[in-house]
Amino acid sequence: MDYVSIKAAQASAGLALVVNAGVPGPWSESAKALFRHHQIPFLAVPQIPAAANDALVEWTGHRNAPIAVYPGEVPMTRALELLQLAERLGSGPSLLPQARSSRIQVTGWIQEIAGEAGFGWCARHLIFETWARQMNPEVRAANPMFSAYGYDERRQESMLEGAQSFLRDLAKALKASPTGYLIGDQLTAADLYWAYFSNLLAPLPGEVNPMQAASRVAYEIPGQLLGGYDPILLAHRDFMFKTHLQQPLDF
Ligand SMILES: N[C@@H](CCC(=O)N[C@@H](CS)C(=O)NCC(=O)O)C(=O)O
Repeated sequence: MDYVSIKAAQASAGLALVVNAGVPGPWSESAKALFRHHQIPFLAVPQIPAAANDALVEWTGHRNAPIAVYPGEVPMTRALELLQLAERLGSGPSLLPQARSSRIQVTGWIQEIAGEAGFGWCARHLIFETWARQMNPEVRAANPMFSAYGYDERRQESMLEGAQSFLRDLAKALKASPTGYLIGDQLTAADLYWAYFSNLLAPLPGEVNPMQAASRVAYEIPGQLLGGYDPILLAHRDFMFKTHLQQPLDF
């Protein structure tokens, strides 16, 4: 990924997208894919995972990623805001169905995948629990992610159950679809989000997802705790990457 400085992004008249640098954070990867799908060029600004990112906070009010900064508008961070921005600025087929009932399905699934207490949050909690057991207390205290994402060892069981029930329901919905897409017969943002978040269940192989070994070890933790999930969950994302999404991932 070619990154630019905050200064360069501020001087630009176009879209800047702050993304996790050096790791395929699924929120950031999905955001990049939304704007790519709609052919909207953006300047990528690095967010350093687990760091204070003071300059980003000063610029946008946010420490983590993704953050979309579009001139004249407030910085946007949530999946549905980013989706709406991409739909509004870009071109090409919409990632949201026309029919309201289907649109509700798409936005609902995105919330279940990427929103607070959704699959991504649960899977991250599972990773943090393993990390917390391995880290000495000072290293953990210096990592802002534990508090930023509500890590609490007493929540581990409910996070595991949340992720398991999500996977069961998603597999059921995919099995009920005759098209290979989660909703309807064409790519929607829900397919896109699951394709990237599935890396928290089973990271794509190195040639598609060239992540560092240490990150891969971390991303493999949820899958080890959630074993026995339906293979259709990965077949769906393989279809999405084969048919629609840029590879290899670039972060
Ligand atoms: N902005 C998203 C959440 C984004 C998010 O969770 N980002 C994490 C991905 S693990 C991140 O940037 N982590 C690195 C860090 O916190 O330093 C939302 O509000 O729904």
